[in-house]
Amino acid sequence: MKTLVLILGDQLNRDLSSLDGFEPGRDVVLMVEVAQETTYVPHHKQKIAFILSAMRHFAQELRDEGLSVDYVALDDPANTGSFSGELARAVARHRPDRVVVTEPGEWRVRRMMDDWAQDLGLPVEIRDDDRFICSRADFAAWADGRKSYRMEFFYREMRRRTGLLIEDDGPVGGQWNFDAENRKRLPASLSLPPRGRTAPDAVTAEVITLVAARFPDHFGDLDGFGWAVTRTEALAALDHFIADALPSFGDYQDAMAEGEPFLFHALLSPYLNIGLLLPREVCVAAETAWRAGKVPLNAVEGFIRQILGWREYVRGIYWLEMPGYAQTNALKAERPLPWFYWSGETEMNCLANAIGDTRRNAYAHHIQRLMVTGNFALLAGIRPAEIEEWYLAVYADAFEWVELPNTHGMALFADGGLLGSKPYAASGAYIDRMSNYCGPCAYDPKIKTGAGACPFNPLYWNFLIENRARLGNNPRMAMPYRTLDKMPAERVETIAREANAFLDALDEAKPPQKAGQPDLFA
Ligand code: FAD
Ligand code: DLZ
Ligand code: SF4
Repeated sequence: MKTLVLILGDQLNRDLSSLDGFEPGRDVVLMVEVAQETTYVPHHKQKIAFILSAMRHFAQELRDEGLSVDYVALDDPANTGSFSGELARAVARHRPDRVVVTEPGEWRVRRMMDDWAQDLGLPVEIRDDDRFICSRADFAAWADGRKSYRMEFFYREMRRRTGLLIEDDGPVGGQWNFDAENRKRLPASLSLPPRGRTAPDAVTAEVITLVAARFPDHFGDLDGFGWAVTRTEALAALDHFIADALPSFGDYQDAMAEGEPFLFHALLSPYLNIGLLLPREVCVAAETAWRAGKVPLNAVEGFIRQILGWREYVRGIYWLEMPGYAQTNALKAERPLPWFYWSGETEMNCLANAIGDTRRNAYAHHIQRLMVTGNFALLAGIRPAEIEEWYLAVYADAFEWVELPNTHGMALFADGGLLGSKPYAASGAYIDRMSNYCGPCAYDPKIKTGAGACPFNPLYWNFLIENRARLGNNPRMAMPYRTLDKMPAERVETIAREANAFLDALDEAKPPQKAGQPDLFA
């Protein structure tokens, strides 16, 4: 049965389920660069270059292996610009008996696939994406009948199922979680490992030129492009992380530092998310380094928890709850996204750094995403769909299955607590404790209201005031509400007045749309 196998840009792995049973000489792989995918959000230029270059390299590797690959480039004049259009054209070219595809990572694309069999007049087989350690069916079975879906319990179950960091039927070291050891501030004297980046080869250079010409108005710089675009390069990036950064990953996982965008983080999420690396092999590599005595337990447990726990968990939640999940807005947040998220122009130094790092690298680490840009969006009551589009656009690792639960659930509490038991709301004191951003800032985290006050301070208390009806009974919010209740009435009034004046000024900062610019505020 002649088969046309469609491989999407985030499915670049030789062991992909859609390639099972592929017969060279009979079957054909189809890969397509399409405008629909490059522009459904205004992706960072580096993200587009990363995916297109990795697609081109993967296609070549398959050809080198003797597979027949039909590759449609973005600038092919006949390119229809969509998965559905390109699949229909390829069916006409190759006349297959069936189409096979691995299920996509995004609901949007999965819905598109529902029409294909009828439109093409052919059987379309959609196979499970077995790159994940927990299948969608297994996650649904785990979730079935539970009152709450806490990640920590899912994670323990996954440790037991995989045997990762398990000894004598229990967790190694006698505890499941070593996070208590993982919240250190970065000492000024600590020297950071140089982070290896991958120099663009000729294929990447050509794609970078294409992206610069075709997407000049998209967010982000192309200059610092340093992403691996092949499996071999991604495996080298994994080795580098394990040898040079993993040993201190746990200790400084929550730290932030001006001019140091990478610290001890893995920089592996883009590779995991497009298939250049597999989650299981990354966890095994980390565990092996620990067993060899090269990495402390708090680091390896913290790292494996991010992948075996959080990554698998958010994917499970996404498929369990979509499409309704994206529509919830538990805190009724309706403010438009301030323009500085795109321009980086703000006097708040923490935000300027997180957004500037993002613009330069298509990367910011977890605490920058959660406690700086995410925390501000939460406190300022930014409309979930607008800030979600921002996160989906600006990071090289952003695909909706992982971006949405992290933003909608973890950062914004827009799901009303399905994913996290309380909002990650914090005042300037948290950012001051975990970073060196506040020293050079125009504001002072120690000033609570009035001239020079860090805007996160009145915004934090105002957030509690405004959301009392929704959060006041949450036991995990009892302490801050007790503190708020002890404040004199005039102080509460001052906080609310200053917070609202700040937020009104933000709304006024929305610039007119420039010609040719994607209408980000539509
Ligand atoms: P490290 O910090 O070194 O962690 C190691 C690995 O663990 C990562 O490579 C990643 O695969 C995994 N991981 C860590 N935290 C998470 C998490 N919360 N959810 C899923 N996987 C995790 N991650 C994405 O891959 N794509 C996104 O679009 C994305 N959007 C996010 C949006 C917000 C608002 C927040 C708060 C987090 C988001 N994350 C996203 C999760 C996390 O921030 C990134 O996975 C991480 O920063 C990637 O960098 P790293 O590889 O250096 O990770
Ligand atoms: C993100 C992305 C981009 C920018 N471009 C393409 C592309 O041209 N062709 C392609 O197959 N995939 C691309 N992708 C990844 C898809 O958006 C991704 O496969 C879907 O969102 C499904 O997860
Ligand atoms: Fe951010 Fe406030 Fe610190 Fe400035 S003072 S860097 S706004 S937390």
